[in-house]
Amino acid sequence: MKNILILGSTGSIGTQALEIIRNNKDKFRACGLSCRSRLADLIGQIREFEPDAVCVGSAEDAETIRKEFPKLNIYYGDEGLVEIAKMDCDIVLNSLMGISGLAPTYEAISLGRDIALANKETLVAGGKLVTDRCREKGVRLLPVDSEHSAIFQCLEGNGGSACGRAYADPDTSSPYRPIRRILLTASGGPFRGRSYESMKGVTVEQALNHPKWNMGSKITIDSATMMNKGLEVIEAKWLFDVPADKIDIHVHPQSIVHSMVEFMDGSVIAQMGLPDMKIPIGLALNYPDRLWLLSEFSGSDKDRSSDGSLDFFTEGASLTFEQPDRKVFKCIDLAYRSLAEGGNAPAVMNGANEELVAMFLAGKIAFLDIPETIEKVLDRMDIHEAKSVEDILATDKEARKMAVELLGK
Ligand code: MN3
Repeated sequence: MKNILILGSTGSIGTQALEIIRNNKDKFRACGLSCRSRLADLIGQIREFEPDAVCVGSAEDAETIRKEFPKLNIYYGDEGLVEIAKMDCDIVLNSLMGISGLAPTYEAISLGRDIALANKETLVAGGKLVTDRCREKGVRLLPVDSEHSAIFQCLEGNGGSACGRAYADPDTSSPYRPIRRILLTASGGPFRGRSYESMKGVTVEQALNHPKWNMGSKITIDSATMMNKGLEVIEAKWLFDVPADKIDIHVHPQSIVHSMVEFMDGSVIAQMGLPDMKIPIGLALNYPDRLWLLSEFSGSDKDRSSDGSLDFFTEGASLTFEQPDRKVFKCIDLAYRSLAEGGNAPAVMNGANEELVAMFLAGKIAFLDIPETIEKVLDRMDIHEAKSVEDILATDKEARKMAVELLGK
């Protein structure tokens, strides 16, 4: 039985993880849950899953929960997230949104807990700090991003340095790794094929209309700007210890190939499946074993269209790939630039982006203000080594402030 602490249990990844736990009660238990604002959803989850502890957004919400569940350990706010991260458990699923995931993840790693990571901002802003700490503590960092789960699966048994194993046992990480490049796939988002000019007036509603994945609003806007892919390049660099110039973005609108790895002998290994986050969530929670998400195959004449599997005669019949348009989706180059600058530059970019996405969602700025302002913030901010979690959080705050000031908001 694995005890799982879910940070961000009312979001898209959190609720899908709980669905997996509900269907695999012999394997998993949700020992802790957290939400920021969806209190009613959390109350339903507490009733069903009976966790030992929860964390909510505010003191008032904590009081509401306390009245109804007097025996529960209750925490609140950002400090509460760091506190609940200390609870005894086998694995922490970090599905928080944004930079708020960094401090609790670092705390859980420091206590030696394995991490299932859906919060990419943790690695974007704190990549070196977080992965150094994982190695030091022998902690597994299991990716819950579909692309990174794919890369992880392609690397298993092929060079022996998939992140989980490398961090759990640093001695097995060989200096010679036969990886030629990582082919990171991208759906292209709702504005694939558009010109830069034509994106000037796009609305929040248009940007939230993702063609393939149903996700939270922040990541969906990141997909529309393709900053999501930039963040994922940085995430891959840290998870797999591969330099940025060996990470090659391939736009693949069908979202069937979730990423690939090319090896030095010319082999390319891909991981495929229907776009379903339960696959990476299930693998991370049940690692090293796969979860049985499908029923057993029984005969080729079965109606494949309804059994939840990928059918290569229908949705898998035509898989296409194209280069991303970096002149249109400027966030991709900004991400590579921040990695090249190193230190706290990715944290600067991430902080500015998070603030700008929130402003766009609130209707305060235009869509293209996002890439243009991030570039200006990167030009102006002082780049230095990222020394601690506090240092990164200070950088994040400063970058947000500068983004707001630059737009005169
Ligand atoms: Mn992804």
